[in-house]
Amino acid sequence: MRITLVYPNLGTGQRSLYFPQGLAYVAAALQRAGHRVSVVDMEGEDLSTERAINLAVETSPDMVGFGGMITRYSIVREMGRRLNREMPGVFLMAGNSGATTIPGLYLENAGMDAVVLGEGEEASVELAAAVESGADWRSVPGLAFRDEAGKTVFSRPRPLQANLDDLPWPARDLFPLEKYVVSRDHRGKHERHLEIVASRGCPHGCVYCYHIYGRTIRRRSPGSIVAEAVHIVEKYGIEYTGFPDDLFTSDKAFVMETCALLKKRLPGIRWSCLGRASSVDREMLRAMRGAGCDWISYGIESGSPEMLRRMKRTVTPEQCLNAIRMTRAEGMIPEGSFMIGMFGETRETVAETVEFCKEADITAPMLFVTPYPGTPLFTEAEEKGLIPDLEAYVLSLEAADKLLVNLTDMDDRELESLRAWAMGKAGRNYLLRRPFSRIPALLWKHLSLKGFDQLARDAAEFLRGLGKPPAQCR
Ligand code: B12
Ligand code: SF4
Repeated sequence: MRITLVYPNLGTGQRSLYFPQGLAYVAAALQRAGHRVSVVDMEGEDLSTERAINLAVETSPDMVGFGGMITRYSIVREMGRRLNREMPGVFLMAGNSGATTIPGLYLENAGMDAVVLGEGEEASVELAAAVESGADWRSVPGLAFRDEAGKTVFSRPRPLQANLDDLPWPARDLFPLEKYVVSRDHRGKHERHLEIVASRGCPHGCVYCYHIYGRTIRRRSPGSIVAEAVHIVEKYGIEYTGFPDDLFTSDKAFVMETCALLKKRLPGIRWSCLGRASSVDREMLRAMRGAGCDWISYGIESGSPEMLRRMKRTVTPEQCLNAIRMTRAEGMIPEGSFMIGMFGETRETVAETVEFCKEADITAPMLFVTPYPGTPLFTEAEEKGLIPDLEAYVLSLEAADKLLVNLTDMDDRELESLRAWAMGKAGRNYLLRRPFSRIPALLWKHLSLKGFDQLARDAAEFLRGLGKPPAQCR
């Protein structure tokens, strides 16, 4: 069958592009099953929706599949409606965390015939086979679709892929890969970069997080991961890689073995990963550094033990502080992510976060706590009547730097100015500790990643944050 996969553009406004690993995994599985797969990559090719529709039509597909984040629902909706009119009879499916968490909208309002829930490789292959042969595709496990009355219903759940090593590597050659490889990496640098998925799933239960891969962690074997790393280095000249896995550092033996293999087979490679503060120790960090890791991002979220408890984080500020110090001591750059506006957040708890940043000597953007569909936080916000219209809410979702739902007892203006103050204060503390090296470095990174206009907007916000602090935070 001819299958066209569409990747809607992320619209991050950044000069750094993230390769769509998930869609490329699905493409590889469909190719292995014998289908002729084409990709319309709106992000990589910087396509307008109109152009993407035309390109999709030109591929004369039997089936079209949409990926993309929940923030891109509007694009899928527009394309789905148009393709249904221009190519009636072509089967439309959608996957990824957006479609999985709000399948009803994708089916009822965006014209999809089916939503593939969660892990997409096996399900899309079985769905394509059933559609092609005219069999009853609705009995394929792991789908959402509409019944005769138009109501969204589900087929039986699909077990997770037992062994990740069995999956074909992402079909990168179907995409305009070079655009991703040469775009700035997350540090703002121009090294040839591409990431690798080493594991799937997370057993923890942070309330703002969606578990597309369930609550168990499945890891590829270190041999398979490093073989893929060698492949991308040899085939695409990759200099910098990374592991965007939720829990790359959660198993010491796995990390040690992967690092030992990486060091042996790719002594020149450098890489970054996401880390969990409670799972790293000096020995692990030293091995990571020795294998080329130079940057670890920790999900810190708050410096307030009470906010962390409410988020069900199971990581303490002390563990985060310790991880950051050890990471720096081993010669790597630690970064953190922060959120403001959890249920119960107050000026005092935000001040604790600012204090944490000072002690840890880091600064980072602080996003608004945003209830994304599929998370316990979303359920709670919905139950409290804070999300009266699901589709309008989904259409407003962006990268959480705008306040969409206020979960606190503060009013919107107060919360917004508190965030601006917290970012300004944390940034100032960090920069003024070593102004001559840090100010130019931060300006350069911002300029490289976001361009001059965004830098000017961020600087204006930063300066606003330097203004009068909210009373309790002085
Ligand atoms: C890397 C990443 C990013 C990258 C972009 C990645 C990309 N190119 O798509 C960046 C940094 C840009 C990013 C940004 C954001 N992200 Co993000 N991100 C991730 C992360 C950590 C990994 C994604 C990944 O590559 N996974 C590995 C691949 C193999 O899995 P996958 O993409 O899910 O694909 C599988 C299935 O989804 C499915 N599938 C995918 N596409 C398709 C298509 C079809 C047709 C089919 C059939 C199946 C299918 O099959 C694939 C293979 O099994 C996930 C967390 C996670 N563990 O998944 C969060 C995650 C996807 N992000 C999330 C969020 C909230 C965001 C932000 C909104 C955060 C913010 N507050 O700013 C922004 C959005 C920015 C924007 N402007 O739109 C949430 C989404 C929650 C939700 N309910 O939808 C997640 C799930 C994090 C979480 N645990 O809550 N993110
Ligand atoms: S935020 Fe991280 S640790 Fe918490 S549930 Fe999500 S992936 Fe797991």
